[in-house]
Amino acid sequence: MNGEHYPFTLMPLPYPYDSLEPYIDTETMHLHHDKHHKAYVDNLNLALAPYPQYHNMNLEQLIMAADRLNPNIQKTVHNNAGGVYNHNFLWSIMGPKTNHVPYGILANAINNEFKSFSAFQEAFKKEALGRFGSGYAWLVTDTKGHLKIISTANQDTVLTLTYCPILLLDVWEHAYYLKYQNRRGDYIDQWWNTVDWDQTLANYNHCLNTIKDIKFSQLSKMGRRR
Ligand code: MN3
Repeated sequence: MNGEHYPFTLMPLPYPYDSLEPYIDTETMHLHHDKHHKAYVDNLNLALAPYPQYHNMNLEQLIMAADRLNPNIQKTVHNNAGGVYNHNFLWSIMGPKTNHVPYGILANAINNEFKSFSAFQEAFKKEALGRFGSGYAWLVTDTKGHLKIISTANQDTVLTLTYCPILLLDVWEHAYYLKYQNRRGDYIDQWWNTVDWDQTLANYNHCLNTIKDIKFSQLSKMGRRR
């Protein structure tokens, strides 16, 4: 998704719509991707159409700069660029793979930070259940590389919060209502079966490397100043 700019296109679902059954049903996946996700893409393009000065900005740049754009489109861009980003990220960390637990350095970090995978799952579920209304629960790293569980409202992202995203759970009702109705907790319990721990581990490595790069560039800037 990096480098992509106006007009934005709907990222294809990276696996068949029925491949997350029975945890996430096919009809929900069609509605979620083909209608909800698409609407964020369409509304973002509509908002940006009259403003060619923003047409070379990618998604991350638009999200980071949303409150400095033309006031007429600030809120629309914030919500819809966020919606596109969050759903692109969401599809990427889900999938039909069957390794049901984290492994490698991410598993170690989870055990260090939360004591065990099941304690982590419990804390993550608590955060996701506690998110009032619509939003997301995230596993992120902070700027020191420590794992944190947080939640955000509506289509806010973690990009403006100086967190690096590893894992994302959509707790908007459109993500689960057809199959689970008001039982958000049941949806969360089943959703774990759809998490792609390969991609999640790759995201964790990316976050750690990004932090190293930032520290290195700060050190080398300090070095130059001396
Ligand atoms: Mn959604």
